[in-house]
Amino acid sequence: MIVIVGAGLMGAATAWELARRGIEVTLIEAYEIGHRNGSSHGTSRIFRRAYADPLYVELTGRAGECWRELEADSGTALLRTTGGLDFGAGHDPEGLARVLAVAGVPHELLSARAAAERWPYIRFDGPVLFHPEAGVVDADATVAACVRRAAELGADVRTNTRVTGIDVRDGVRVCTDDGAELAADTVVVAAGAWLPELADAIGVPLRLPPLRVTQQQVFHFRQRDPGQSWPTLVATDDLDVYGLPSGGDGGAAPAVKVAEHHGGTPTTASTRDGVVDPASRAAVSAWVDKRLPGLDPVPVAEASCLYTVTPDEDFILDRVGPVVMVSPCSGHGAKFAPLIGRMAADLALGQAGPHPRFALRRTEAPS
Ligand code: PYC
Repeated sequence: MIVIVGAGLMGAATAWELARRGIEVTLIEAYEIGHRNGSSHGTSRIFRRAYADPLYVELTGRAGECWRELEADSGTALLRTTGGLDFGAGHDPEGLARVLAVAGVPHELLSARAAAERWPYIRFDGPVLFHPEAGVVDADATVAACVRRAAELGADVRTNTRVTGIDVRDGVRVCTDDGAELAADTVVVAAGAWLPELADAIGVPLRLPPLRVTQQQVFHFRQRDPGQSWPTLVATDDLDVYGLPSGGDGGAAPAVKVAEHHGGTPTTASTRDGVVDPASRAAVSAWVDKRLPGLDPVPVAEASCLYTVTPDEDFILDRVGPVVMVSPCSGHGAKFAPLIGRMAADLALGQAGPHPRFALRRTEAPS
């Protein structure tokens, strides 16, 4: 039996993957499925292939196939292809284009003028990378689909249940706040921002690197022309921002979600206040006013979420004894959710070792 702690995107995807392989699974979630306290809520997450690092480009390709499998299995549309733009003096669209070319990922490198002809509702002042495979993942629908399918395939899903300890002295026992003790062969910890607080209750030395938990905020801006199709965008100039069609989170009228990628307010999962930072709202609104004339720069909706970031911004996806770690995803993991579920399932079943880039030991000082 495999116990999974946390039903955010990664835990839910792992539960789905294990359940469809016929494994007995218990999925434990501290809140309701789809809660808004962590990193997995909302209807829009960016899917993009434009990474400077070839490893992630390759993984986005594999993730794309996993999304289509999850959609087919759950009968739910989860990844909507919109195309994506990368631009801005600090973002090196030409360098990204070279990496995509080597990987064989379709793309176009455009001048600012050519891009403005295609997207007249965005202001460009330098080269622009377009890649057509980018899009938007519905995080809420993904969590719901994975948990529903896992349950249909036999998984025991326990909500509003907190894990208080993971004892590995004599087999694995997972203790919860309702007094239950679950015997397991393996436990998958997909606790996201709760990991630093849960780590001491896990009975193996994890040697976690310093994890930075931050509260981030996202803003939704109404499209001036509801008929326009917006691509995803990642841009770095005076601000480091990303944007994507909002899905239902932007309200009834079509809207675009725009947010700062870096920064954020250091916090913890249990002490975060959920209050949106007014300085970020002002900075993002000013950026929208300057760069995105197709949007009304007064946000129509806003929300906060958590990032849990490793020092090198790679993921942690590793196994220590009977404990598989599937977090944190450093603010860019959502697009990989069903692939990470597959990799976590392989680790849990002993069918693969960790990828060296995601192994815990990469962060240890050389002895
Ligand atoms: O997931 O690639 C990503 C991303 C970029 C900016 C914000 N998220």
